[in-house]
Amino acid sequence: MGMSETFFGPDFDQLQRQDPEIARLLITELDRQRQNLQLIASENFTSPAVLATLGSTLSNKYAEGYPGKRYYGGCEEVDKVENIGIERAKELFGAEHANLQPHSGASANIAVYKAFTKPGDTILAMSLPHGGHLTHGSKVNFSGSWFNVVSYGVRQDNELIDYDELRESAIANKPKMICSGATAYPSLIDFEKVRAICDEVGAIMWVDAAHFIGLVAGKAIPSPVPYADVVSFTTHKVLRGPRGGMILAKAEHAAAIDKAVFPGMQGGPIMSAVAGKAVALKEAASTDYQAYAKKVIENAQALASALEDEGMRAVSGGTQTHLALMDIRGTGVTGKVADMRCGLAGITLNKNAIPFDPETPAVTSGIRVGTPATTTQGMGLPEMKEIASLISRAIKDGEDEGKAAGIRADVSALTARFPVYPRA
Ligand code: DSN
Repeated sequence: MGMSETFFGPDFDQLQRQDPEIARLLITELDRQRQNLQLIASENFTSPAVLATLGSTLSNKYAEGYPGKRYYGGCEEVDKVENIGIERAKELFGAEHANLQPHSGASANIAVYKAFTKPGDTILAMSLPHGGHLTHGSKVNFSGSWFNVVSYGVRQDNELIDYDELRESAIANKPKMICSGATAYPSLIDFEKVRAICDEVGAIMWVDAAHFIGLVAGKAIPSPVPYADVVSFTTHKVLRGPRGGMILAKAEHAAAIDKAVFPGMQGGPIMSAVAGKAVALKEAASTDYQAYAKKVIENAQALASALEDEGMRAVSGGTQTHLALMDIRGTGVTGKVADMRCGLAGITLNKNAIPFDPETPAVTSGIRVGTPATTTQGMGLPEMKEIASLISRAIKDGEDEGKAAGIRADVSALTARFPVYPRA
């Protein structure tokens, strides 16, 4: 057994005997996560405790319905798990209702549409090229095919949401629902303003908080929960839980949300993931996690500023969250080339459109970098400077194999100082 394998439990021996092909890939992926720099803003290293739930026999159980109201027998134990998770979510976020069953963020969003709208209804949501999400009305997604989604964006001068434009559009279009939330917006959203607009036009206020809910859980940024009718999110980003989705709602919408999730949109919940969500919620209620959430933002700010020192520009003037969107036109390469060169140098990040991007979405003028994973590793401000310098070197020289090898060695030396899933 090699060093990497020691992280996996005893059952891993069985997997290795039975299916060495897949077992080997589990090891090489773990090695990749350990050795490279993980800067995808939506990724994190979940805890061994959460991973234990995902590899558990809860995966075997069908549990259509909700605790105490299931369609199959034998749900006594999983009922307890789900109830604990629901109570933890309500407590942590001060929410009146919680549903832990959505399989993913996109599933959670489908349930939100199903609970509050009918196909053909008008929705207002942030445009994808300005940082929104596929499920916020992209033409290639169900949301854009089935709904009349009117997009709003950021102002060209400050790259912040234009609340005046949003209000005017809401008055003109009379949407059934207004969605706030994004995947590449480095600033905070003014939920009080959005609530006022929703009240003015009688729209449901939906916040897709997937990217920043972990910062809310850690009390590092203001919460949308007191304002929104419904808040959907994924559980695996800053929140550091298992891959999956969750919905919080006002009590008056509880029945509609539960019905929209099951039987409206899903069959049986993945109970192993529901258990993982419960564990992550307990972890997120700790003071350690609150310190982590603050550190994630400090690191993102330090990284953005160090990348500016390397000749890139932070969109919207910096960041107040876990991610920075960098306009890299000053480096002379596109987002696509930068992404590829960083990959060759052992740095995982993604190309990203910047607002009013002159390049196509497949090319882009930007990169998105996030600090949830490196902060979980224990990295701090000095390491953010080091990372910025590594990114800059990679963008310049990543396609020169000799130089890329040197950057990869420096990346490995850095990540080795902050081991993830430490070897026994
Ligand atoms: N794929 C996620 C992200 O990276 O932002 C959004 O779903």
